Amino acid sequence: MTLDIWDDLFLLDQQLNEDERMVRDMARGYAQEKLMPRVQEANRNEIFDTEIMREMGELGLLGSTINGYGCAGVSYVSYGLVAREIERVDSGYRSALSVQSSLVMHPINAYGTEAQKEKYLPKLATGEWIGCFGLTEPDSGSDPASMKTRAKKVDGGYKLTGTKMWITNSPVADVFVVWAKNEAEDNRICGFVLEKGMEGLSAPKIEGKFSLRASVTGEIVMDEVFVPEENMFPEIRGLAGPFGCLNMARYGIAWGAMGAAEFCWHAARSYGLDRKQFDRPLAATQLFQKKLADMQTEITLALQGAIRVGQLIDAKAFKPEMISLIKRNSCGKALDIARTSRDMHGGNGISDEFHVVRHMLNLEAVNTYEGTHDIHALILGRAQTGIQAFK
Ligand code: TGC
Ligand code: FAD
Repeated sequence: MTLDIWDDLFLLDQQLNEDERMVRDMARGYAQEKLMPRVQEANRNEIFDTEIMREMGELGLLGSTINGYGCAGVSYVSYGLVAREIERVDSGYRSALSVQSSLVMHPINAYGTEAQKEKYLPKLATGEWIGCFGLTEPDSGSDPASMKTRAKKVDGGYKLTGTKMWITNSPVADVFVVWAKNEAEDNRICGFVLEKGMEGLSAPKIEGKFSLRASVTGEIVMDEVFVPEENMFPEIRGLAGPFGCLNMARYGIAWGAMGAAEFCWHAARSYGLDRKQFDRPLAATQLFQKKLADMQTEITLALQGAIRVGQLIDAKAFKPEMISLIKRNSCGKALDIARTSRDMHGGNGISDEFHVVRHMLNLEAVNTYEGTHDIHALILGRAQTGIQAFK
């Protein structure tokens, strides 16, 4: 006999309040009804349907933790639950949600002027405008302090020159949050909001990705782009600016990666119950059951970690290292689970009909972006030894 809570052994559902359950169920319904039927074609043909942003906006899923400006004002636990449901379908769709919410709307809300908030947040909340976040450069990934993009002071504003690389949504973006060294302030890092159509600004697509094919990724090329003074974040300075946004996005990824992992776990279980070899279901073999138990263990524990950190963020009592721990753990474990599930599906595992190989390839990127698995280990190592091992 199957235990009725085999897929929720620590009763996560009971740890949510009524609002959180409602948000989760709404996101699950949307993801399964509207995203799941599109994803195979989107992944095969590298299509990011921008209508998805409008749909998410209509449901209040964009910038959902922000109060006011047309945003829902839900808890960070709810935000995590949404990421989990969207990524259960595809990490690329969760990427679009994360970037818009945590990397574009969050900095405008946290660091922007009232005029910037009023101008950008309502249209980003509905998905009418799509945003992107430019930190990484061709020669500056794990070490963003080495960025080359420069802002030069001119009459009425700044001229930005430089190239950002691997930028989610840049080819379809209307709004670009870009981090640059400000020559007028001794090269301290400042944040700027650029708009599509500014002279000297382009965002070519990066072709040939084998991961996150349902998400569009590009560059941001800036050739003396004039950005008016009022488009600069007035106070935030240094890497604390971009890292303040990354905390929130990394937190969402810790939940999201577990959504992808849960899909792969459930798929492996169903496949093993249906598929017979040597006259018995694969699920009747000890090796198969051990792999399912390992998946269940990692997912159950990781979700428990994610809800704990979400509650601490909601209580304004979190430390960035908590987020490094869960981002690193969820991504690494989800990738292992997806690879194992792919193997448990045998030859069928490499067909996109079964979806697990798509999750597996997506999770390679998820394990790399927003701080690689090893970079988060170094952040945790520094926090417990007091010694930084980056350089
Ligand atoms: P470090 O000396 O550690 O810090 C510099 C300044 O930043 C502050 N800070 C933080 N503030 C808030 N939250 C955090 N998590 C923070 N971490 C650091 C720090 O207090 C300091 O402030 P101040 O005022 O004293 O200047 O900086 P470092 O240069 O030694 O950094 C090293 C390291 C490895 C920790 C860091 O650079 C790092 O995390 N690298 C990873 C880069 C990264 O995550 N890039 C992400 C790009 S965006 C992206 O991938 C989006 S994908 C989205 C999607 O599609 O879903
Ligand atoms: P590198 O920093 O060159 O790292 C290469 C390898 O070296 C890694 O294994 C790393 O762990 C290791 N390494 C680096 N430094 C050390 C060290 N000191 N000690 C030990 N090992 C080390 N960026 C944005 O700004 N905005 C976005 O929207 C965005 N979206 C992305 C979407 C996709 C699909 C991808 C793939 C990336 C995206 N990124 C984005 C960039 C992403 O954040 C970077 O790829 C990531 O931070 C790693 O940087 P890198 O690729 O330059 O690798």
